[in-house]
Amino acid sequence: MAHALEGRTKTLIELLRERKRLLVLSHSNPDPDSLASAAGLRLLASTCADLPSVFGYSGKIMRAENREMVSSCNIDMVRLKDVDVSEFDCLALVDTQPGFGHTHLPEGRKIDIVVDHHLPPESPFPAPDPEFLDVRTHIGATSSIVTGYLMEAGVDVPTDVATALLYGIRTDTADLARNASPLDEEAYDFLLRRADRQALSRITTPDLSHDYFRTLKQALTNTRIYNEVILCSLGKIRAPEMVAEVADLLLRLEGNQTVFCGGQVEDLYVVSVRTELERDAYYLIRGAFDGIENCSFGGHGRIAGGSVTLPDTDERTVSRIERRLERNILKTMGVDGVTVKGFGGLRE
Ligand SMILES: [Mn+2]
Repeated sequence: MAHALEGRTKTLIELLRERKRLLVLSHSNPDPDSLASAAGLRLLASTCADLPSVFGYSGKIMRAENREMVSSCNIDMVRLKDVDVSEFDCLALVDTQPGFGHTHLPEGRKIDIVVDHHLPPESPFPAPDPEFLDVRTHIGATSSIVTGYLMEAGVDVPTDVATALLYGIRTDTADLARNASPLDEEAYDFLLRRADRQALSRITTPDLSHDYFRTLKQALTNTRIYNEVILCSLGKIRAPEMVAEVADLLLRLEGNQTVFCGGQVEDLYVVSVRTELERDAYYLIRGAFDGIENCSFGGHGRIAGGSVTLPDTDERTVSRIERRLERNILKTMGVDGVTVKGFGGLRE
């Protein structure tokens, strides 16, 4: 070890040294920041505490970039449903916290370690408190917090883990352009010297499936433009991330745009909001879901998202929800009597 340890990193390593087997968990449909944080925490456990570990995930990894990251960075992961949780005497949660909606934890098990950068849930933290709790909301990525432990502990970070952590920071901070703290910058510099830049380039611009371009074609055909408000329906999609991706793309249309993009993933109707207005995106998504049952949503700043659980997957049910959302959105955005356009010209 490079130097005498103190503070959080020391406490964390001491806890890891007392345990026999570590299970690392995150939110469902793990994103790059959570995949990288899990890999980084596992590296800390093996190098500093000789502690074997497993990363158990739930949900799917659909986005092409994230799949390329898993393969290029050798992210080792097991479906949580195939894991016998009773074999582990240490449970860690990264990039999320107990009580978050998208986080499904093994029942009746205490979480020992929580490392995250999100605002804690509004309801009180489910008891008992984890033994090690490191939630720093001013940090841009959980990957930066984990890289901080590795730097302090003097761990020799191998290329694949460094590449993963760097990509985790890049996605959560938009390349240090959003919510980046001094720790994010320090971690970024540390990792850049160790990362595989060719792998990073593969991850950033992966091969895309025919399905992806089919969805994109559908998106551009179905886009409805009401001056600065853009609505887009993707129909049935396989990857829920696609609504966010298309919303990001449409936001780049010249002018001060606000984008609402929706799509059906099995029995969920998923919506993403992006805005360049000063108005917080949270109020826009709240307005969009006004009076709609079985929905959940969240967001802040320029980004928000949410979903509705559909009572059935009948086409009429889906178009009824879409019409309701559209009415709500136009009302929320104060759009009235505006001519609707698409990319091909006027629309009815
Ligand atoms: Mn994150």
